Amino acid sequence: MKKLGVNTRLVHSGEKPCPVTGALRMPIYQTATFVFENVEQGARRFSGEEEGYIYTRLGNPTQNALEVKMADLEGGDAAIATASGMAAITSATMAFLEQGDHVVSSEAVYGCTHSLFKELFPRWGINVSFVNTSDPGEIEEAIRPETKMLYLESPANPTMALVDMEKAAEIARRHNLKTIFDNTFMTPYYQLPLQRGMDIVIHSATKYIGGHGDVVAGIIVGNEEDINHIRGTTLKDFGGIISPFNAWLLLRGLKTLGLRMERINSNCQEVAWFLHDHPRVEKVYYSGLADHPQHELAKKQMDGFGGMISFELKGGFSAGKNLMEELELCSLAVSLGDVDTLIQHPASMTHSVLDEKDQIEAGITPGLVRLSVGIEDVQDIIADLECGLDRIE
Ligand code: LCS
Repeated sequence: MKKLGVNTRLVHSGEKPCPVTGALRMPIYQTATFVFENVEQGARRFSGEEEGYIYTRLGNPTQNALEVKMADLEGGDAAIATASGMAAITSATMAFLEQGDHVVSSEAVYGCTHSLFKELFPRWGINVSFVNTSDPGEIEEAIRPETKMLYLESPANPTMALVDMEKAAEIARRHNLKTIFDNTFMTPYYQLPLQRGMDIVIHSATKYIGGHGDVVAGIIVGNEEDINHIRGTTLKDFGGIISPFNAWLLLRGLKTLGLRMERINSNCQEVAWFLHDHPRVEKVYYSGLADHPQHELAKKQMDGFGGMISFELKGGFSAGKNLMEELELCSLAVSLGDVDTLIQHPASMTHSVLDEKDQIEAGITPGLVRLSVGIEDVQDIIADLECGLDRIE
């Protein structure tokens, strides 16, 4: 059969009506454990001889429906749903690393990813080099004999810097590195890293995947072997699994991912040009702008430019603070990818765990403001920003 379109798969993939009750929607299997018919069956399930559920930390039908849908959307063999984006990152990375290993990472990554790599990994004898992964030469130069993993985020939080996925994958293949790619900002609707040579995709599903700002969750997608390895090691023993209720919220959110992303993408284009042309704005970071230095790369590897913009105002931090506090429609809040427009200050909020030197190296200046554009009427978002910009002292 012809492969179904992405919007059809967003609605249907992984879900079938319940054969017992006919319920159209996947039930929330709110259970911790599953009853065995006899001792032999329990033993067969534990040994893997027989398929079937055992205990919700090891698998659950509502989680499974979400995992099947996400694997299909990203073009992977299998997926794992986790308690948060950070649980996805720790489970996916730690499953493949051991004492003495080295990792090369994008220098601009979400703040807690940075602190996990910089503060916690060294405690377990794992060292991470942060480099400008927009430059393939810097990736290659940072690789050592003990390097095992390349960790990438593109577009990066909050600088929007892009990684050329095909070039990075080629370097990783030559050096036998496992590639882990954070696809939170683009979602599978706009970017498919596995098709461009990445090994494992992770998401903070708290963002566009859930889409409504009401759930914290994460996703890991990859090939059968890698996903089974993660499931049998870090997921099982660190235990960062998703709850059935949160899995169900993501199943619901995903049905409208395409509609939300299209709307957010077109709103964001208009907001980006408005900011670009505003006399109080110094610089806009958004790869959808024709004068963005990575615009051509964005067009090559992404099907849309997404909903995230960072910008700097003339007048630096105090002007940004002024603006953020003057807005009425846009909420002053971290997180992103919601139906509502959110604005925040990376240096003092999402990326405050980085010291000043690391912030500057990653391109996080004190005056940088980050906007997550929502699905509201775009003229209302622009009017709110215009009003706020006019009030800057
Ligand atoms: N990856 C990216 C790109 C993120 O932006 C975040 C969270 C995570 C991973 C971690 O996911 P979580 O555990 O929160 O689900 N980013 C946030 C942000 O920019 N504001 O608040 C959280």
